[in-house]
Amino acid sequence: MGNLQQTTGNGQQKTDNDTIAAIATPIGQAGIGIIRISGPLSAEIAEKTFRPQKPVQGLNSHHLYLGNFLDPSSGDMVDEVLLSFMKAPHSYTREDIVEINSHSGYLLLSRILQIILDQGARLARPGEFTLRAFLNGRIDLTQAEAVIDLINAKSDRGLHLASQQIQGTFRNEIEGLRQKAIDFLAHAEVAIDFPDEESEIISREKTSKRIGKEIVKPIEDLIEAQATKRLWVDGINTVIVGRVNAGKSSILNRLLNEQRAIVTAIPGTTRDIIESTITIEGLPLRLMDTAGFRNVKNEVERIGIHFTEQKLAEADFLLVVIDQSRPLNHNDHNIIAQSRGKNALIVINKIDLPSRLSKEAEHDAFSGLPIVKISALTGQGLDQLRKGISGCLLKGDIDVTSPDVAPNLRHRQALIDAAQFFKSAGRKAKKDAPMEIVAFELKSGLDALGKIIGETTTEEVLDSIFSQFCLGK
Ligand SMILES: Nc1nc2c(ncn2[C@@H]2O[C@H](COP(=O)(O)OP(=O)(O)OP(=O)(O)O)[C@@H](O)[C@H]2O)c(=O)[nH]1
Ligand SMILES: [Mg+2]
Repeated sequence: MGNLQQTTGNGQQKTDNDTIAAIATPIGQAGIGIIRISGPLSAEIAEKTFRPQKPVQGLNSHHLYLGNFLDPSSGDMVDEVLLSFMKAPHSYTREDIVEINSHSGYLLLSRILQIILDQGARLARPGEFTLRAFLNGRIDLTQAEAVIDLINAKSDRGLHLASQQIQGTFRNEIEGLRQKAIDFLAHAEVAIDFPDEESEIISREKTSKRIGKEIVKPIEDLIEAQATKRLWVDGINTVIVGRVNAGKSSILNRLLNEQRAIVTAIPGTTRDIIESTITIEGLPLRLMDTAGFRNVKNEVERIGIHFTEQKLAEADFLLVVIDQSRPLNHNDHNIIAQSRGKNALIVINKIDLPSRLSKEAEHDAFSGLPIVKISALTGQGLDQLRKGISGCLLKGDIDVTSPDVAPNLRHRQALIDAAQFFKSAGRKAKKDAPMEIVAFELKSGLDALGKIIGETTTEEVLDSIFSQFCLGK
């Protein structure tokens, strides 16, 4: 537990006192760009660099001012800007914040930022504004993580889950479980202090049952919800596989409605994985086109096929493309065999050409698998393909009525640990183990839950979370 550090929402670990600044909007040409400053020097920097159009006595919090941004070293006007000031603690970071809306363009934004840095701010690290919001107790760790989910969400549902989490629904759920565990712990401690009265205070059998029902079961439900959430937030890993030249890239292009992947009559055209996100009937798909299967000697293509095999193994859903103008060969049979036991849709392509699939072969090879028939060339059957995809996904693992709160992978691990400890506490309570041991298991479970909200978190964990942020967030 050497480097376990308390970083509570009550600010036990303090942020440094630096004033930080960053460009908060994406680099590139856009209508406006925003530069954000947070920390004790914010207002002072604004006063040195900003001349409001109408003179004011100091900046009022949560007001928007029109004026000019100046370089104080030369007095030159840099841009006409809108400036707002959010006084601590009523701001994103709970520190004084100044935001400057300028015209956009990388050079202009960089110049404004440089002037701000010259006035004593330092460049913010990725996620540092949100880190400060966490360290200053405005949000807990689950809310900070939801900010990343919100930015990365691939579907309406993913957005909804992230926005729920930002509002603290998940945090409340975990806090509720922690409170229950604390109640049990209090009972256990009373029993330790007054051993003779133990039987009157709690019946061990009953306690064990209640720990199971009120703590372990809800934790297990949350663990289950994680799998669903991953699909909604990150998208369903959908991998298009098949023999070379079957029409995989043509199908990707058709679904995306653009010429994303190169299509040629040369077998082995695709080598790298080509990835794009689409939504089909509200379902977010991370669609991946892959190198076709065949026996190859060429090194580049061999690597491509190796990637395909990896993606195939990780896929949530497979589109298995079969070229009906060629009889099935051992590559087709192999791919079909690998897709059994997975959620897969057989896409028989090139129906504009005469079929060379024998009825028996078709019957045997595809038995029990859902099939759609299309022509990627003419577009025939494309609607059935979309329906087939959503049909497969909805009957599969994807719970459309998934809960409003759902953990991520980090939470999942902590929940699994917590469930173990609480289960063990329940078992030991029942078996008349010394109450000290029951209390110890309860405390360990509490610690595991505390990691989720950031009550007890190592510095490495914080680093790994906040490094996923972009600059200026
Ligand atoms: N007649 C016909 N030709 C098609 C159809 N779909 C694809 N093709 C053609 O088949 C050839 C291969 O298509 P691709 O989409 O590149 O096939 P692929 O599976 O991605 O091929 P690799 O990347 O080499 O594995 C091209 O000449 C396409 O124009 C179809 O439905 N009908
Ligand atoms: Mg291809």
